[in-house]
Amino acid sequence: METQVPKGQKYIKKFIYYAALGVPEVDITKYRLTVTGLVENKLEFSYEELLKMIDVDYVRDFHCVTGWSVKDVRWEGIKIRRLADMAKVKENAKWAVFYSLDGYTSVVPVEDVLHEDAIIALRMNGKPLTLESGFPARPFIPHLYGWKSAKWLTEIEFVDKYVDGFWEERGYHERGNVWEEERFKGNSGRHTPKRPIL
Ligand SMILES: Nc1nc2c(c(=O)[nH]1)N[C@H]1C(S)=C(S)[C@@H](COP(=O)(O)O)O[C@H]1N2
Ligand SMILES: [Mo]
Repeated sequence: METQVPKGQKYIKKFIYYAALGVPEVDITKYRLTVTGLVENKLEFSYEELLKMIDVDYVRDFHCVTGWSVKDVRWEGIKIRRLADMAKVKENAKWAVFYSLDGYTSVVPVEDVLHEDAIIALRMNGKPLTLESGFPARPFIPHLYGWKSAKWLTEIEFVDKYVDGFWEERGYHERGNVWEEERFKGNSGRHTPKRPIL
């Protein structure tokens, strides 16, 4: 459980919902999560299969780069490292790209995605994710800003070359570490960003 709020963040009571590309319709009978790219074994899971694999249940804060944080959120999900082991991610994989049903994408360095706290979240505060909060699945990596947590996740692709996701293309940081205040590209602090966005 976090005891301190990171620099530049303030706690608020509830999540502010974002859907830059709109809230998609989800047909859970057709839904699949795939693991693709630089892997020996491609993986594909239905929602039912994912639920049976839940192996993490913890309480962690959530931090949005715009400055709000939500304290003590309970998350249940699947360790991404376990999926990566099942898929046998290749040595040359350097980045994981997340793809969502709505067309949203985000990108995370492989070291961060293999962190022991990095999960595919399926449940929040004791219930399945709501549609607004990304049902059925979203990655959650506690030490990275919230924009990396692509709601309505459908695919995790391992790649060797960096590619921008939705917000990275608009100037946000390649990694987005909360404790290093990696908000904007080419600038690890929140002051005088080279490319002010929003
Ligand atoms: N598909 C999708 N995922 C997304 C976003 C979005 O607009 N679309 N916004 C991101 C941002 S900037 C944040 S802070 C969190 C917000 O999560 P919430 O909408 O559950 O509060 O979702 C992230 N994932
Ligand atoms: Mo955000």
